Amino acid sequence: MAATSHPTSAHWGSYQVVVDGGRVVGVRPNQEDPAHSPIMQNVPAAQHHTTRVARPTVRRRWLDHGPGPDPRRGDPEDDYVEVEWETVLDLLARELDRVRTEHGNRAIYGGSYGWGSAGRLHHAQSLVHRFLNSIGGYTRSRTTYSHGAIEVLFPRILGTPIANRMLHRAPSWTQIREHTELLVSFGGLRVSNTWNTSGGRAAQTAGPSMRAASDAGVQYVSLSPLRDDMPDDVKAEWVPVRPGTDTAVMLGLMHVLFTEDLADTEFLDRYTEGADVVRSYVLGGRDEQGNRPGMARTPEWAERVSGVPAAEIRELARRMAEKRTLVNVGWSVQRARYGEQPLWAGLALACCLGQVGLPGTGFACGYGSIGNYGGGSTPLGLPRLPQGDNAVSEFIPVTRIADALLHPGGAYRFDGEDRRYPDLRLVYWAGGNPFHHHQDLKRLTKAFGRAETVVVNETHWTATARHADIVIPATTTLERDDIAASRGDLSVRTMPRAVAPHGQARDEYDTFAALAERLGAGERFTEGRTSSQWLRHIYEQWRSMVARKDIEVPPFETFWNEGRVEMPARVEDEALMGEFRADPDRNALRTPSGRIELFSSTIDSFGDEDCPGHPVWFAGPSVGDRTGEFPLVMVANQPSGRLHSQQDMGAHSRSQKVRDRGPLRLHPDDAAGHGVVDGDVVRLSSAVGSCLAGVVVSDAVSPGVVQLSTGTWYDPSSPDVDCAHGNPNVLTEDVGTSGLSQGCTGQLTRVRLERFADPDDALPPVRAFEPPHGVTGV
Ligand SMILES: Nc1nc2c(c(=O)[nH]1)N[C@H]1C(S)=C(S)[C@@H](COP(=O)(O)OP(=O)(O)OC[C@H]3O[C@@H](n4cnc5c(=O)[nH]c(N)nc54)[C@H](O)[C@@H]3O)O[C@H]1N2
Ligand SMILES: Nc1nc2c(c(=O)[nH]1)N[C@H]1C(S)=C(S)[C@@H](COP(=O)(O)OP(=O)(O)OC[C@H]3O[C@@H](n4cnc5c(=O)[nH]c(N)nc54)[C@H](O)[C@@H]3O)O[C@H]1N2
Ligand SMILES: [Mo]
Repeated sequence: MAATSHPTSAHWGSYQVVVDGGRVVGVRPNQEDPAHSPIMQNVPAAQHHTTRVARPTVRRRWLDHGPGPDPRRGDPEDDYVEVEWETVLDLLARELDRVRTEHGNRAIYGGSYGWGSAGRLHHAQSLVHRFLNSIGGYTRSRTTYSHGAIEVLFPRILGTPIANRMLHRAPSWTQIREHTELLVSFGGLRVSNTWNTSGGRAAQTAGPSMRAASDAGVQYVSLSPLRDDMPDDVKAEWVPVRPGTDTAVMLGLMHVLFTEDLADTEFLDRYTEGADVVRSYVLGGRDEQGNRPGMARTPEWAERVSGVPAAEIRELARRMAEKRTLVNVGWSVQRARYGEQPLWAGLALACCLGQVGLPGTGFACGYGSIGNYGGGSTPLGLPRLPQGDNAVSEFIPVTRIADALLHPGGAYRFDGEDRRYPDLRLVYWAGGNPFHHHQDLKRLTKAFGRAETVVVNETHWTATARHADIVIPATTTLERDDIAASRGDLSVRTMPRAVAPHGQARDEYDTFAALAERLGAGERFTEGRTSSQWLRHIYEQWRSMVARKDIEVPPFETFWNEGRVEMPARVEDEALMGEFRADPDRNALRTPSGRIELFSSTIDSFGDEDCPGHPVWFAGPSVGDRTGEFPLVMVANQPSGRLHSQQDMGAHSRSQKVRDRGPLRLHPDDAAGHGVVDGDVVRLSSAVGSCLAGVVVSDAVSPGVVQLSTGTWYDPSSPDVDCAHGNPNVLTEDVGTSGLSQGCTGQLTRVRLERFADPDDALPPVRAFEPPHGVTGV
């Protein structure tokens, strides 16, 4: 039989999979997507890989001893037992019932953070939430690993609608091309990051848009530890900055604006609250805690902290004041200890320039971080599966999962509240990989050891599945019918099933329906619909919703047969905060003062020492080698060759590895200083752990910095190191940005490096891609 082509969508875009003999043998980009991402090349190998979960599986020790804390959970030598579907469904329903009866539904942690897969119906996180809601609720999580500090800080200082708008729907690249003269980005504009958008886009537009803006004359300045955080073709100026010191540079820039009479005092008076406090802090009139005097934040001071020459800071400040300037702070910059500060200082800097609210200028956070930021059109709502109501009000900030499991009842701060961790007994994860995404993975293993039962739905035997007692095999997007749609995209597309399910994998919808049935909530979960009836239903609901906005889309049958519906380009591309600028009284922000709060009396009143009432400089743990033991800063950024940990065994991801290890990039001087060359394998150590990685020498990396991207599958099988494969999260520390937001801080860690092996020495094998003991794979 001839090979066939099938349309599909992933977070990394829409494309075709080529199927022959029931197997995915290749991928083909769509013509409408000339700047498509290479990430899709991981798909064929991943779809049929031996790490696919083929059958329901239970950890032998749990099966033998029953639920309970078990420090051996996650032991790479543990045995697993494959069981029948009926057996696992009975077992799991009984266990869920036991926990909710003995401890209440709040003892079930269902936060289940993670990106799972694209597709509006078979979205693992929505499904697990809907299921847990149907059986009485669960402890949920709040905020994200992506931008936790933005999510908590900005509603306080900008008010909710503007904060959301700034995070999710920025001025378009067209607006930038037409109105911006200078785009200064802290954290670069990394094109490989824009390849991903939740839900996937029909075409990759960010890279081409950046180039078009450059061709139209927009100048780019990238402050970043990596030169290639900016694409070559936009001819950016690269200002290498020591990781974690952006706030110092911003304060130095403001110092120039204040002392050279370049700050727009009219703007500050009319539109902001507390600019005088910031001014006083910058000029040395007060310190972080409000004591007098403080220390002047001069460009010379900023140079000592950040490594950016004072003369360059002066020149940049003058240029920013003279040009139509947009200040962008990438999400990475806030994914570190005190991550609130560069956001707040960046906003204060933009306010000093006085251009907030004008087209193409002011402040933004997210260009270069995700594909739909600046992507243009107005979102019209997406087809979605309703999750139902959660009868449990308990939550934890998403990054505090290990703390919560380790310290039930323990005290912590969040958004101005003194809170206590709930007593969690059962963890249910679907569509995420905490043993990729969380910090200090050895600590997370200890934390998972405290749970009584861990349940994971997975397509693959990830490190998280290997920390579970019950593993439920899930189909991939290629094995089910679904709908592709994403925020700001202009079409809604079909994702028809391309191949049969692997082994005994089932759609999670059916798994949850069967569990709900056993727990007396069958009707509540399904509302009497099969998944294909739900597919039609969520489409038709969306269709009537857009009809209320006078947009006609065809009925489901036509949509499904034609493969897509086009949405009219509804581009509402007004300046961000333009209305506020036009009339700050009538369009006051929803903050206590109605203005942009450069000083927030609310945050000040919270009294968190690590996040006072205005932006300040704090040296995070990545700044300076305090013990003399860890001379380098590791940047654990997003991998260019995959999405997080997904499909790390795929061809493209593997092609980037060095001797099968995660690639570690470092500057030629640091390579020479450590006596390592391309192809060597090194051991990286931090205060909390160690891993192997393969050397790639590159002058695109600042001296003193090493880059080890996230997502290399965690492999604790070697006695020599904590991860033989190169997962940076064995090195990162498990601490929140501050007591205000408790955001993720995984981006930066201090490390030490030593040569582990020459190119021809034997290495500990990588066993992350072998299924665990007892798993047959069919
Ligand atoms: N050190 C450090 N750590 C970081 C970051 C950092 O910058 N530095 N970044 C953080 C950020 S921003 C994020 S968003 C997180 C990302 O962390 P995650 O979103 O948890 O990472 P993914 O690898 O995308 O995990 C998704 C999982 O879902 C599984 N999956 C795919 N399809 C399905 C399905 O249909 N059903 C089910 N049940 N499972 C499915 C995949 O196999 C995969 O294991 O990582 C964070 N971690
Ligand atoms: N290919 C690919 N794309 C992705 C993802 C993926 O896994 N793979 N993940 C997606 C997700 S969930 C998210 S949240 C976004 C994340 O988007 P970002 O957070 O913007 O992405 P990162 O790659 O973590 O960081 C971007 C760059 O910031 C620089 N940087 C790090 N620390 C500092 C610092 O202190 N100061 C300055 N000035 N620069 C610094 C690093 O050099 C890094 O390359 O990416 C999305 N896009
Ligand atoms: Mo993210």
